[in-house]
Amino acid sequence: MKRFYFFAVLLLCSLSTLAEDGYELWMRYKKPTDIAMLNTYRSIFSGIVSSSQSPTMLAASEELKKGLGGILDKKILVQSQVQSGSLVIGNSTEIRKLIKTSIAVPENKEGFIIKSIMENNKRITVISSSSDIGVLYGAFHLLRMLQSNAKVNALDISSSPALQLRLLNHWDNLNRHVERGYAGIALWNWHTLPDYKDPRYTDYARANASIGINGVTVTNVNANAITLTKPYLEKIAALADIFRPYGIKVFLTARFSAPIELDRFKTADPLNDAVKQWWKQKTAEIYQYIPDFGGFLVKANSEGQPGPQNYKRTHADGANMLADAVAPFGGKVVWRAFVYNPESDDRFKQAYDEFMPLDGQFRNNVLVQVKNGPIDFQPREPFSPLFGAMKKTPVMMEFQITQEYLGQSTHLVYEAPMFKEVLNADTYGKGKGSTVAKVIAGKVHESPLTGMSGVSNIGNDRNWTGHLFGQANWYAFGRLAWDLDLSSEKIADEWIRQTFTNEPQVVNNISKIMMKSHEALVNYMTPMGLAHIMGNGHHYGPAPWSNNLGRPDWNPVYYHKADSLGIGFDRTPKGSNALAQFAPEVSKQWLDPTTCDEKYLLWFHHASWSQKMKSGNTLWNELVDHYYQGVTEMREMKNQWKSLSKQIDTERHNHVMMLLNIQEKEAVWWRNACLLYFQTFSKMPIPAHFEQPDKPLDYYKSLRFPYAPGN
Ligand code: BDP
Repeated sequence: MKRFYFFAVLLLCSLSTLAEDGYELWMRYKKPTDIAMLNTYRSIFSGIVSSSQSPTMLAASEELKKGLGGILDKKILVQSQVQSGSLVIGNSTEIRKLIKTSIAVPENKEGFIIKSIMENNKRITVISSSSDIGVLYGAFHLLRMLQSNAKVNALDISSSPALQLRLLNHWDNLNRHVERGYAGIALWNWHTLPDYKDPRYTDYARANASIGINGVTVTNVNANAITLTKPYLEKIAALADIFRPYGIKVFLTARFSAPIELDRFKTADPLNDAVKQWWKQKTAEIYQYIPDFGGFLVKANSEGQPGPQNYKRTHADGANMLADAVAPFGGKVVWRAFVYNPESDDRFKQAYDEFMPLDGQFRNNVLVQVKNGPIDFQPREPFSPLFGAMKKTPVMMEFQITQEYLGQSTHLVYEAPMFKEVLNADTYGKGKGSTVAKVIAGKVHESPLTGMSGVSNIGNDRNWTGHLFGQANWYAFGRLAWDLDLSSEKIADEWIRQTFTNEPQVVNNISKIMMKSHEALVNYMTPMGLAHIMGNGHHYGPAPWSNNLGRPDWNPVYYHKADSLGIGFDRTPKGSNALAQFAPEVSKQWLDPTTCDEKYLLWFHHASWSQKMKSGNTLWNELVDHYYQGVTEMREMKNQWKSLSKQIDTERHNHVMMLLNIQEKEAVWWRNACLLYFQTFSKMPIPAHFEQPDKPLDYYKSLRFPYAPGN
């Protein structure tokens, strides 16, 4: 009997290790099911030869051992000499000790090559770069190819990142609450750091390096001055030590009033000599702990954060003071342009109005970080007019990966199509073809500094991102920051193959679900250019009726302006004239309500309920169609996923299925609540062939969510 239990327990243990809980992300390194492919791979790789034992090179060979070991399903030898089938890795200087063939590497020091060569009748594969970190990136690239069943027998790949700074911004507080975080609490256990180095920190670094992310801010932009004190610097230094071999620099968020809060200064005026001196000393102290510290990320004079304007100074004055402090160490200042105050007639115009006059006034180690759209990470926004307009300042992109306005923890939304829509938009900053992607890559106004930030969706949930498909957004962000030209489809394909399977039918089905998910969400939440109509504070669920917050620009009614005549925000010259902030070629596309792309119509026009749309529908009926279409698309996504139950492991299939059920309920909730509310103005019916809302508007208005997450 005892023996039976022993074996039963053993069996259960081995089964549970087989279960897939998402922890391994896209780095699962499973054996290909295609035996021919497996045999080809086995015939190509016999082992690894590494040119050095530096921490980064060790990380690369460890990853390759683990990855090749898993994929080839055999123990991978680390060889001391090059043999036929060796995978030879090393930076361009050191690799000469191992091979004679001269290998040209990219100039960009993070770039890499992967090449199949013949040397002395031995067939070998080489990964090289001018730096160790480039080699690590190359190693991850090869593993990505192998996990995607790609052919690797005649490789000749050269790849370099499009942007210099590829950053994750964690909005993590020191009490581990993550602002707008839906995946548990912060990864960083501040209480046990620096002594307890959770192995998960290394897995986090591996995941980031695998997609080319090279910097992280570990604290919230709504900053806490305590971050800059010795005990916390020690903790942050411990993280930086773990991240360093993976090419990841730590950045910190700087609270502008820190000299007052930490050292009882009377002022934090950036032009005050003592204040300047304080930041210089503080910065020098930080560099003692973290010699490769990346620099500061600052949210100033925005949503209650202190900043230079408290002292009648400009954003440039504030940024330059910090820039001077980090400059001797090679650090950067990333200064956010997310600002708005109630005096403006249109929040849309604020960032441009405050920052354009400062163009050319920033030190050359400052980047201005601009949210993708002019308002605030809404499901669909036109690009921010600052892209292309600021000519003498490096403008960096800020995307929000965490789904604050995209269904939070329960909606499956693949964000790459949304990112691409913005990146592909033409700013006409320097004539036709000045896309946002080219602007941030420094190719339009020749900027020496380039970068992109993503507000992280990572927490301590076992699968990192709460919703398994949130992983795809983390992945897509990193891949795009490396290569702005990658298509959403290509990124989805890569992610699916590594995360689930190479089975073509399954890849295809999951890709279809992902590719339609963003448009579906826009349809059931904010179609036709609606924005900012979610619940107050927590931003969960619909509340277009909301009008009780202290400032007009915090209330949904400010954004949709529905009345008996129509709906939408007039940003033409007859209204706020925000359109004038765009290049004439751009504003021309949106200026006329009869020709404006209907996706953006209500962003720029207060359109009449009975205006005729391209389909022949009235605006009201078109709006209704979109809301219903969103729910229909969402249901299709659900059914497509359901049909994959046999092809996906039970644990992950069930996880996503249960969330899709919630998403369906919430999509219906959004549709019904918004249409019933807007109907009080349009006074027009929801056509009878649609399933009618089963609850009255008052029901939706009565819902309260005092403990919605992330708030
Ligand atoms: C808003 C979030 C708020 C952030 C702010 C920001 O609701 O929590 O602090 O963005 O970007 O969307 O600073």
